[in-house]
Amino acid sequence: MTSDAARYGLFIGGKWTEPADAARFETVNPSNGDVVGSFVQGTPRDVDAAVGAARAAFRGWKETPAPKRGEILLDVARRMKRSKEALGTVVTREMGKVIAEGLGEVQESIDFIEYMAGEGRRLFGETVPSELRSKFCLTVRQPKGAVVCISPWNFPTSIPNWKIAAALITGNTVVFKPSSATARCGAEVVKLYEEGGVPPGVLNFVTGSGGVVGNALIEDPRVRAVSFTGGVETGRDVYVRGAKGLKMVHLELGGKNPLIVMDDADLPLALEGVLFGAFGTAGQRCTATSRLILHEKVYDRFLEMLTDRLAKFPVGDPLDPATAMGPVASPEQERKVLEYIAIGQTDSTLRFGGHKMTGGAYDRGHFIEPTIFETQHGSRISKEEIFGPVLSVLKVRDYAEAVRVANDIEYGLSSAIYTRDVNRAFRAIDDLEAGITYINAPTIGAEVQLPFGGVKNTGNGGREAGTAAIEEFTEIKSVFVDFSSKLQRAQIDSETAA
Ligand code: UN1
Repeated sequence: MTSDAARYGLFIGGKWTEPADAARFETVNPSNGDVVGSFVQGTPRDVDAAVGAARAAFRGWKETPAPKRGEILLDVARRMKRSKEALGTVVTREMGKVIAEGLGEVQESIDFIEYMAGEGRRLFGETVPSELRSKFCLTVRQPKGAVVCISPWNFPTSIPNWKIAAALITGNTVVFKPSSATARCGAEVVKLYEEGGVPPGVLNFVTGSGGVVGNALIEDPRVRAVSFTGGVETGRDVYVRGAKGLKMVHLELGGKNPLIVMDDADLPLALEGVLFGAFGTAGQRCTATSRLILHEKVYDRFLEMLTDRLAKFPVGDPLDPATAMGPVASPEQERKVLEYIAIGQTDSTLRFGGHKMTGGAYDRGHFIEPTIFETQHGSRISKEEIFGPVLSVLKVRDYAEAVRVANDIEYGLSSAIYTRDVNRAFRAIDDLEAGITYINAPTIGAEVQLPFGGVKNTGNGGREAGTAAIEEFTEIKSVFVDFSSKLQRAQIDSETAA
């Protein structure tokens, strides 16, 4: 283990513990092979203890006034601000995104925790008129109970925080299982909640495999809700397992996000958008621009502009601020992306890149060239989520075809169009089948105060972040207060009420 690799236990009932006989696993820096952290391979016994702790802490946390819960979150946010540099560096070391993006996602975490802290003084219900006299109707929000948050490796601090801060402000207690590839980011986040004063048992942390720890968490009958972000196949399995226990399962899954460049677009602006959207985070965002839909009139010119820029696109050490793109996150990711590049070579035209990068420092990490394929709508690389720096380019005749191609896909997370025609822009907001649409901006870069999620196989209808985050983690109770001092029968006595 390298000198600054850290060793972590599980965090259960307010204590960091290491089961005596625990097996361990490590996380590895994808840019150079250094070990970043060592973690407990959790077991069903650990899950049992963590869910037990979350259940035991539930009543006390639910009864803590929401503004007080908000104060604690604000303290967590303050601490995270102070450690932004350190935490952002851990993100970059453990996951491989460039440091500006590592710091950016920590900022996204801070933004969201602050936003949720404010919700502690809102958590609005509704007041609704009654059909009867001397009767008052309202709704209140109540927490669900012990909830489970399972997060992926591509946003190893902000996605956990989207889930944890929303669950906590609404009065739930949490068991959090991070991706095993980025468990140190998860542990560092948990430490900040601990230091911020979250009471024992309110937030618990269990590391280990999805098959063992994840499934045991989802299937535990004491767990009322599961919030999962990850791949479609795993999401489907999580949904089915949760459904058996009639749990609320919130899924945030894949994307194959289109970016349309119309013939009237500001091409230099669109170019910056495509570079950031497709190759930011080495394409490993659910929101990544993975399909570039080009109007035929600008097709040749725009592709030339794009390949010219990619010829001098700095790929390398993600801690170096001059680097635009780091490695992909793991050997598995490298294998998958290279497989898709091989598939692309059978039915599409490779226009740029297409290789694993080797020589010098590249040999120690999982670096893949930014890659562009000219392809046909319907080819495998244009349909399947690759989750890497591979962009499929599609030529269309007009706006109608662009929308048809954009929508003819199993996913619907993000979408974008570059055009100077205001009518067309608003038309696209209506037409694009996605949870998010950008006008003259790339498909990535959502802000926390808006709902985040998608349609079709991107999820099961829920949204995270924004006010939707409150829906995700609360039950609504309808309350009827009758102050007439007599029995009033709804639907029966309404006409004659006096
Ligand atoms: C994800 O890729 O799962 O909108 C989340 C964005 C980021 C979040 C992406 N704010 O690109």
